[in-house]
Amino acid sequence: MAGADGVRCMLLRGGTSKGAYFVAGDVPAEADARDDLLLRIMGSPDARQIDGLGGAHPLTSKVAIVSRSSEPDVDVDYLFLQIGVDEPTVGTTQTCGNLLAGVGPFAVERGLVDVDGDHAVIRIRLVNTGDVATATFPLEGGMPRYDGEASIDGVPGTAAPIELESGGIRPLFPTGKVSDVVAGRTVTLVDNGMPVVLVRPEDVGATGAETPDLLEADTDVRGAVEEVRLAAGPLMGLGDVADQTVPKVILVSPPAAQGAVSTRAFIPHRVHSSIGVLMAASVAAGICVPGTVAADVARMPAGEPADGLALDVEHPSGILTSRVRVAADDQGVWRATSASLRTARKIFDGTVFPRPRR
Ligand code: NQM
Repeated sequence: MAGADGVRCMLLRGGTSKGAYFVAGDVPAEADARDDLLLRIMGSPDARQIDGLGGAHPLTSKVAIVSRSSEPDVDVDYLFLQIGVDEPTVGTTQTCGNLLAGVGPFAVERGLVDVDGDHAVIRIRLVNTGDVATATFPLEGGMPRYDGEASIDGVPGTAAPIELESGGIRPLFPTGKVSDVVAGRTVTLVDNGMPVVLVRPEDVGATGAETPDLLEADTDVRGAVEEVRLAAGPLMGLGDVADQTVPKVILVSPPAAQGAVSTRAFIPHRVHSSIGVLMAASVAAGICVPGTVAADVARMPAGEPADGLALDVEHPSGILTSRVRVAADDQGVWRATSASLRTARKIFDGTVFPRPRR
């Protein structure tokens, strides 16, 4: 810990999200004490998070806790925490593929990994899900290089590329089926790193072309989405999801531009301004399996390149390309991997002072 009240912290943009990154040893190990501290650091609960680091939206109210890993073939452990904005909640049931983009650079900055040469290849255990990801990014003088020519939709300008690869461990379809009837709608329950429910927009009273603001303002659509989500949670092995941030519900419709499929993602109560990395990976994998709700509306690119099929997932601010490999084993169990391009940027490094306890 830095000083009597201050905590060592780095703020990074990871992909299209932003979060506070901590070394595990700099925050309490005990969950209640850790969560209390993080709520006071982020300024929650408060719709504006005016007294803390949070940016008044779930996409900017995120925390990553990183430590050296004791697992074989893994460099660092990454625990993701979703900090409630206007609720005093700290969720551990999901991971975040966007914040994952900042984990490798943060680990190098804090000396948690040894690197040399002009590229780092960091193996990261996603503590929330048990998955393992590989992050590859450029180095300069032994430190992460943030500037570069890569661009991702939803972030202005360009930055250094970060390649993220993950997946392959868990079955793709938690119920073993490519579609299920949930709350009276035919949906696909799929998990390629993020548990999501793929739904046809018309089944929840939407078109799939709405802006996030319009969807958020439509209480009928939101009610139908939540009805599906609450019923899907137990079927996906997540138990009662009323107080959880997973599964995410994703409306899938035919592409509006040159992509494979168009999406609107509920995360789960606000609507994403783009789409999460692992959500897109789950959508992309879903597209590849005949009979899913997404396959039925998608436009597939030609060919099957050896390094995976690059699927352009359209979202409200552009596209996110997810390169997926999907296959069924002898027992008919589908598994998938994904690779995505992200960028990240160090915004500040220093000491954060939590709001005092009230
Ligand atoms: O799906 C938001 C984000 C995410 C998740 C959310 C994500 C992913 O930061 O990989 O990154 O789940 O609320 O975009």
